[in-house]
Amino acid sequence: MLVHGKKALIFGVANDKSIAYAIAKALKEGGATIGLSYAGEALKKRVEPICAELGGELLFPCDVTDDAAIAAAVDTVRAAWGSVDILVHSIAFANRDDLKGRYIDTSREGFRLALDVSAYSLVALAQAFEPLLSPGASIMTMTYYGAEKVITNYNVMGVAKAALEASVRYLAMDLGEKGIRVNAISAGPLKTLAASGISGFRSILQTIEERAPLRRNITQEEVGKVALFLASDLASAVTGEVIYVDSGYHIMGI
Ligand code: NAD
Ligand code: 0WE
Repeated sequence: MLVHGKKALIFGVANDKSIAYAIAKALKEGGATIGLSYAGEALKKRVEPICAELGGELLFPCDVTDDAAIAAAVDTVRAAWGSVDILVHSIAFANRDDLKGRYIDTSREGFRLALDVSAYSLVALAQAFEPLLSPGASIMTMTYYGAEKVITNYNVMGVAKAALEASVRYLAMDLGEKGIRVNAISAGPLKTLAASGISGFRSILQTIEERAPLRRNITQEEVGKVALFLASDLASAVTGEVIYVDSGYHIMGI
């Protein structure tokens, strides 16, 4: 039991295809106690049965663009648990129109929204939950290769993920003196709600099969296993890092 008795908060479960769901499941199997948040009332119905399946102790709403909602979440968690050992951030959003065409056409508002939901929200959660984080706590977030290299149509999300990855390093420095670690998992493409309707997604999956060292795509469960490692004492000196779960795709040149 790698995380036996640890209290894990997971932000970003929308359904059973969500990366956050696979992470919650892996942490549960590792012995953690689970608390889940959902983005809005519309998602409550979907996340409730998932919370029940995982034997989750906490289920609360949290729109990460709303400071009052984050503060209310902190109050809920403080009252129920008093402290947190694992915080998983698995949230991103950009306007659909900003995930196609030319990046140069991104509006100020589209840029602001993508960076707010997908990058600032990690800072907001780390800041708000800092008083509850136990020494040795582990924070993790989800990123993608489009932060580093141009991926057609990923556009403003690539810029948001670059900010998120840099943010992981600065948060790791701030929280390191408390023994709190902050890392990102860079996952290969996965068919989730956030990948639905993305033009060219199938060809991205196909490219991984053809070119990645492992010549196959990854699964949500494989992300869950690395999240369990990062949450555990096995990763006690790993912080500020981006760990790839991508069949090795990112190492390739020609
Ligand atoms: P998903 O749609 O299941 O998860 C995205 C989550 O973000 C949803 O639960 C949604 O409710 C939440 N969210 C959006 N706006 C929010 C807000 N304002 N407040 C609170 N929550 C909000 O899709 P996923 O693929 O599991 O995405 C999870 C993370 O993994 C994202 O950061 C995504 O960028 C990243 N990622 C995904 C892939 C992929 O190919 N699917 C690859 C690498 C990284
Ligand atoms: O981070 C992501 C998905 C992020 C995302 C997806 C959507 C679709 C629906 C953010 N916001 C929205 N908004 C919507 O309205 N991924 C890594 C998956 C992904 O998204 C892509 C990809 C890949 C891979 C978009 C374009 C190109 C490749």
